[in-house]
Amino acid sequence: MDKNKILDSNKKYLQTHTETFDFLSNQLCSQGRDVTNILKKLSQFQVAIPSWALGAGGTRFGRFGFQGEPSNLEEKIDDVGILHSLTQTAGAISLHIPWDVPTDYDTVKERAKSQNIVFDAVNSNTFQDQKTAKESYKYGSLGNMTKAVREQAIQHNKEVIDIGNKLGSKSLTVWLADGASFPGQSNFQTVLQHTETSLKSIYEHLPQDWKMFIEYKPYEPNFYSTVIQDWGTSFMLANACGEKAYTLVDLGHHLPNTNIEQIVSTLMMKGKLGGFHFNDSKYGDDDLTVGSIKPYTLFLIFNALVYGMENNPQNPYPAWMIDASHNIKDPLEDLMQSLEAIQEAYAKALLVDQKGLLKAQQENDVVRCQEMLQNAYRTDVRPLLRQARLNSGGAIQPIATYRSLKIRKELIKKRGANSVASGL
Ligand code: LRH
Ligand code: MN
Ligand code: MN
Repeated sequence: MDKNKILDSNKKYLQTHTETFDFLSNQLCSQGRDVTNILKKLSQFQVAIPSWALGAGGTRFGRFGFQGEPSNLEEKIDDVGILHSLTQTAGAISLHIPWDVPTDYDTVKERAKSQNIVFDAVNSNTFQDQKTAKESYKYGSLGNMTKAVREQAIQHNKEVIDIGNKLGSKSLTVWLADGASFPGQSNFQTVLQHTETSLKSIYEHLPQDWKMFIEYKPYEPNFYSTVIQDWGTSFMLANACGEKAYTLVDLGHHLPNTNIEQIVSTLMMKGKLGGFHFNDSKYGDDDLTVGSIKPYTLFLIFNALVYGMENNPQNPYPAWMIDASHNIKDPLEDLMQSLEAIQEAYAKALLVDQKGLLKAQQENDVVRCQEMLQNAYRTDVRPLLRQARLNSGGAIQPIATYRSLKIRKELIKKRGANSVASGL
């Protein structure tokens, strides 16, 4: 994307932005907050974009495509490039294999590099059968009762690591659909044991500087039981594999009202929070735009993350990724909304006076504890986000700029109205 076009569009927002930013900045400084440091942290916070969110998703009832969708990996990288140019916070792409197998590695790498995009975690897929595959995953993959199926799933994961390695990725995310839809269908212990043994075999294939993320989910596509159903199971498997294996928290993968911030805290205390999938949900794994349903919960989760990042050196810096897909919005606009919500929750969490909170906790001043969190949450931090973007050459108003530059129209012109993205 042409940087000058973004700088040009910033002109019309600059004066109002400067006024609101100066006001907030003065207010925060008088409260003893280090605004420069907050801006630096916001600029450094980069979130990977999943390749499968760049096209309009769908439900099992249908899919309404969005015009100008990227139809190959190169175009998906270009879409992330657009997001990154505008927001300066989306400097990575996460690939799903086999949806995104590169045909020419050098071209793909060059395409990403020229747009300042790196390759984040690669995701394996043993929840769909591939046309060329010998075995079926209908009754599970890494935990399947049949050895040949487990072997095929292990081999696939190893190939995904090899693909990621050629691109410069440093992690593999494993999510399994394995489970049962009816009581009695499978033996809990046997499938869990198989899963552990299979994961250990994949783990052996990890390069030295790689991590393996084990994602959990309580239900869907199986509706009676899921082998890796919760963080405890994932944590146990990660421990069984070794120090390069971690738990991955996907916000949508919890039963209603689960206290996710507490899970985050526990995992970070134990040094095992490896990665994060951001989205929002009202009912289940709805994969809705981040912050669109429960923004206060998101803030509380970030409060736990910020605490962990400052106090838990035993936990590596987590890998951040959006895992949302949507049916009715322009995917790029939706992703910009998600990125904004993530940054907003992070900025608010950075405003929490951790020392003051600790003191209030020690004094059992419950009201003050709550006030401290809510004061941070109720602050309109958007001028900070805008300033952080401005400092890095991004757009003060990414969505408005995307619209005024008619970027979707350009994409349709280039790719055609009926292009369809691969993936979910
Ligand atoms: C499963 C999941 C997992 C998959 C992605 C497509 O629900 O969250 O991360 O890889 O969706
Ligand atoms: Mn996920
Ligand atoms: Mn999911």
